[in-house]
This record gives sequence, C-alpha cells and structure tokens, in this order.
Amino acid sequence: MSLVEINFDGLIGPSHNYAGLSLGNVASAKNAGGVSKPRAAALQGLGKMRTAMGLGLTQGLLLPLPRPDASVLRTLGFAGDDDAVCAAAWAADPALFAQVFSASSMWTANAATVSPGPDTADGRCHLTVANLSTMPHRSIEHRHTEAQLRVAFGGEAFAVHAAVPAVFGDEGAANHMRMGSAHDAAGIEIFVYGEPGGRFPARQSRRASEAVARLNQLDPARTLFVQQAVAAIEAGAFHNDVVAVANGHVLFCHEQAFENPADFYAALTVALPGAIIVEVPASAVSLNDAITSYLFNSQLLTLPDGSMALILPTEAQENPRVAAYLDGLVAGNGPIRSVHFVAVRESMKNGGGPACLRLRVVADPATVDPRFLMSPAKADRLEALVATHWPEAIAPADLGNPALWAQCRAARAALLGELDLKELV
Ligand code: SUG
Repeated sequence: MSLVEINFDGLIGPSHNYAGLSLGNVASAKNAGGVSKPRAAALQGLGKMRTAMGLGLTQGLLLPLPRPDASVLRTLGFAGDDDAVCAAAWAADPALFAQVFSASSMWTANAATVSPGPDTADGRCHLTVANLSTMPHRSIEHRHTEAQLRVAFGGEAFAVHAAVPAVFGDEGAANHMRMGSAHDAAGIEIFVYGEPGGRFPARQSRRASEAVARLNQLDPARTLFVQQAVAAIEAGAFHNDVVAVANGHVLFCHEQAFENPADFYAALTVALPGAIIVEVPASAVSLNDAITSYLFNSQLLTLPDGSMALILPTEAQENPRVAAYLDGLVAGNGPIRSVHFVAVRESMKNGGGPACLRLRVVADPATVDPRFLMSPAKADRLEALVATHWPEAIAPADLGNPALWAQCRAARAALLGELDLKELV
C-alpha cells in the first residue's frame, strides 16, 4: 500500500458565470455581471491538471454538479417539470435563480475536509463533506457532493461523513492544513476558524472545525485550532487558503494570516519540531497584493525528486512585488525550489485560484474509483467533450434562457456518459 497525495480538481462546469454571489470575496464582487467563458474556463482547469501531471504528480478529478438545480427550487415552492420550475423562479426572483445555476462546486477545496489514514484512529482516510452554509449558492452543494464522494471513495480505505449541521458553517479543506514529515506519516492537522462580527462573514466556525476533527477521528494531541486574522477576512481573505498554504513540514503564509501568529507558530513548532515557516512580511507583499495576486492560493507540492514546487496563477507573476518576492524565494536557500504558473483566469475572476480548484487526498490510488483518476489520454477526451458541449459565453441575461439550461444538462449527461458515471444523476 503506497500512500501519495492525489489532487482532485473540480472540472469547471458548463454553467460557470459571474453572478456576484459571494459577499467578502472581492473578485466575485468586482466581476459581477460580466460575461463568462465556460468552455475556456474548463479548458484552463484541464490545463492546470496537465501541468500537475507533467510534474509527475497523481491527478484526480471531481465532476460538476447538476445545474440548474430544479430540485432546490421545488423545496422553495416552485412546481412543475424542471423547465417550468426554472422559468417560474427566473421570473419571480432572478437572484435566487442565479444561486441554483452557479458552477461553484468547481472549487473542490470546499468539498470536504480530508484526514488521511495515518492521522485517524481507525487508519482509514476520513472525509467530512462541507456544509458551505454561509453562502446560499454554496449551501446547496453538499448533498450532491456527498453522493459523488461516496462513489469516488466508496472503498474500505475511506470513511465519508455527511456535512455537519448548517448552523455551524464549515468550508472544508480551504480552512484546514495538514503538515508532517511525509504524506504517509502521522501528521498535524490545523483547523483555521473565523470569529463573527466583522464587515464580512467569517465562514468557518470553530465549532464546525471541532466537530470535523471528532468525525475524522483525529488525535487531539496532533490537532490545532487557530483563529484566522480579523484583518485578513476584512481585506477579502474569505478562506484561509487565500493567505496560507502548507505541505509536508513547510507552512507558507502571509504575516497577517493568523490572529495570534506567535502563539500558533510556537504550538506548531512543539507539535512538529521540524516545521519550517516561510512567512511573507507585509512590507514585501501587502495583504491586498496577496489577495489580488493569489500568491498563497497556490499548490505547494512535493515533486517526485523530493523538492517542493509552487503552482501559482499567472496573476501572481503579473504583480511586480509578488514576482520580485518569488524570484527571491527560489533564488534563496529555502525549501520551495521552483514555481510554475498556470492560467486559470476564468476561475480567478470568481475568487478561485489553483488551490481552490483542488481537493487533496492522501491515499493509495488503487483504492480510489479509477473513473475519478486523470491521465493525459483522459484529458484529451475531456477537452474534446468540453469543446463540443460547454457554452462559449454566458452573459447575465442568458441565465433565463431555457436553451442554456438544456445545454448545461446535455453537457453534464455527455460527461457522465464519457466517464461511465451515469449513477451520478
Ligand atoms: O466560495 N466564489 C467562491 C470561491 C471559492 C474559492 N475557494 C477557496 N478559496 N478555497 C466562493 O466565494 C463566486 C460565484 C459568483 O459570484 O458567481 C463564488 O462562489
């Protein structure tokens, strides 16, 4: 049994659009009302998967959820067949309709919190689905996400838990970091929660984090609960993964990511004596530069040769202060040895960078349903499918067009057929 880190990227769905649904997410607000390009978006996401595979890493994928989700509209009192329900909702409340049309499940860092087998009491890899209850459009994801994770991770090696009750907001792996000497050794799990009361919602509640730690059967001695900086949330870091990322024994974070950084770093160093903290000072990269460039929403990865690399969005390269910082980082003697830039601009415009688009699972790939594992040949097939079925562009007024709903349904049906996953209706 060989445990490796598998990154499961969300394939960007055919309904990808800019509806400005996420209060506190500056990119989502800024691009609200713009014209999206779902086909280009999905191809960009597949391009990122190819970059990771090209680096010798194991790549997985998760599928877009059914959109528009007429079943949610029925629970809100709309009646009739799917088209009738959608038409009535669009006429009555276009903002509500946009919520059931969102392709937000692409950001699979919010699908679940994953605790690999070496960390858990029963030795299984535990996944607790995230309720995403703070944002209405995201709160409707967990039922279908759970169904999908139960297929992908249905084997004995895994335990999938339903989301914790919605009253305690949980955003999954975006507010969770795992560190350790190696992927397949017992690790330290760090849950980063927010305190309410600020200008923007604190999406991750401490109680949810504590519940997930219990469900995932973690050892309290190797589990830390850390408060996200109030200033970071105020500046637009709606998830911790916008200002921090960890891998192995390395934590890469902004100076203003955590409310009490000295306490956290001290506890981390006790729990993991070999920890290296690469803290970026605000004097080099301001919180605003970090949030607009998504420097930290990168994938920090251990390559097959044992070195660490960052996969970053091209926006990080375009910001001169961030680019200068990265030049110094790889020229120095630190643990991060190389940087790779990927163009995921369509997702970035909704606040979703490379790290948002992936869910990390440490597992033996042989224990995962192979239909969710990627290969270059499968990427070829999916690119062809996307080119045929994904809409080229969606403007806000298009959301009410029944032809677009039909195209989105047909695109997903074609995808389920291509991957032989018809059980995921
Ligand atoms: O939840 N954006 C997502 C972005 C999620 C990023 N994920 C991580 N940081 N892990 C969100 O705010 C915007 C959709 C819109 O406005 O149309 C949106 O849902």
